[in-house]
Amino acid sequence: KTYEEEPRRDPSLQINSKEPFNAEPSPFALSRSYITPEDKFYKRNHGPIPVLMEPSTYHLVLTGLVEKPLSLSLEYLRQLPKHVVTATLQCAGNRRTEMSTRRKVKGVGWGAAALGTAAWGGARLSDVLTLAGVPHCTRVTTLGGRHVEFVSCDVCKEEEGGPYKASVPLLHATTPEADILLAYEMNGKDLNRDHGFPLRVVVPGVIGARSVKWLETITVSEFECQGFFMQKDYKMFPPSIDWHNIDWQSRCPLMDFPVQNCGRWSVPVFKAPRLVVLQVNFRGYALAGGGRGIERVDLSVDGGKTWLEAVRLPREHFPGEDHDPQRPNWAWVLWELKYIKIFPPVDVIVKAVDSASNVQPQSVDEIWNLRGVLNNSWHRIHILAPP
Ligand code: MTE
Ligand code: MO
Repeated sequence: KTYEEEPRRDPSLQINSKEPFNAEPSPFALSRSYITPEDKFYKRNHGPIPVLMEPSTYHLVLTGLVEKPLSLSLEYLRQLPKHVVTATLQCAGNRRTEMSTRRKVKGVGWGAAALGTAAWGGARLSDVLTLAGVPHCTRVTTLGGRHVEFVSCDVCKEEEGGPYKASVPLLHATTPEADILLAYEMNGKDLNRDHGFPLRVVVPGVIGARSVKWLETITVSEFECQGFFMQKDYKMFPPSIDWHNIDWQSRCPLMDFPVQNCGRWSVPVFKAPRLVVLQVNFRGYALAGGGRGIERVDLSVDGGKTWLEAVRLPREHFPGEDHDPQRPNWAWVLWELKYIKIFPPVDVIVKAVDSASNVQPQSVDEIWNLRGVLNNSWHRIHILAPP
């Protein structure tokens, strides 16, 4: 398996690694629309994009500690009740480059655009598990299964040529309200190759690493997935741990992502001649993991002495989307603050609060970790003095 059959990609993406292909859009492209177009959606891979020769013969295998093992065609999955869930997928490495400037971390560098929001369409994992004899809201199967593992068909260096895999606890997988999807659609179209054609998992509210693309097998198992990306990566260590004293087993695999927020500023809307004041517009995204929504977004133009509250832009609803305001909130909030006077040079600070009143850490120092995951420190927008 090589990189000779990679799909065509949007040339405006910023490429962070060519092989495997890892790329993100510009912050401007990202904040332009509520639903991220597929070509502008970040792409995170650990190997070549699989080539599926015959989609008509594709089967998803469900096996392990279940009463009724299954092998399901795509056609069959499409006949199950379809759910359309608008969810933001965010890589745990989003904003890694910023963390690395403080103290070097290991991993692909990412700016602040390793995330995107799509309307994912597919069958619910909990419905498919019910077909296999594992009913809703089950903690352990009759045969002793406690975890649901997703196995892909790609080839990763980290897995020594084996496929990418991950797992979630059985209770999470069997809870209908968790909205875990076996998705065959992204934004109303068939999934494209980069994003997991023909079928991927989407685990809303959880770091992107658990949303396995090119899904081939689901295994119900007594144990958590033992794959590299569950056991030797995507864990968060304290700042005191470095490569010489790391004990991977001492930490659990990352799941929910923490409250996050990032902003950007527009070209000045007003610039007074010979004065050092600018009037600008700000825009950004805020999101919270675990289905917790965003309560508010704060912005400061004076280093944190005083704060303004940003205005949230209306949330878009994708046609056919499962929509109920009582349900968990899996998608970001886009926000805006217009006509704000600033006196450059200045670091404008933006931060968010989620619905459980969680706040973001003030600086990278408090959360620095050797793999550079989950950088959700206050975002600072540097605005230089006008020439
Ligand atoms: N699934 C497979 N099979 N192989 C991968 O390399 N990368 C994961 C996840 N699923 C990956 C995968 C990671 S780390 C992230 S952040 C998301 O997919 C990225 O999804 P996207 O490329 O659709 O944006
Ligand atoms: Mo990721």
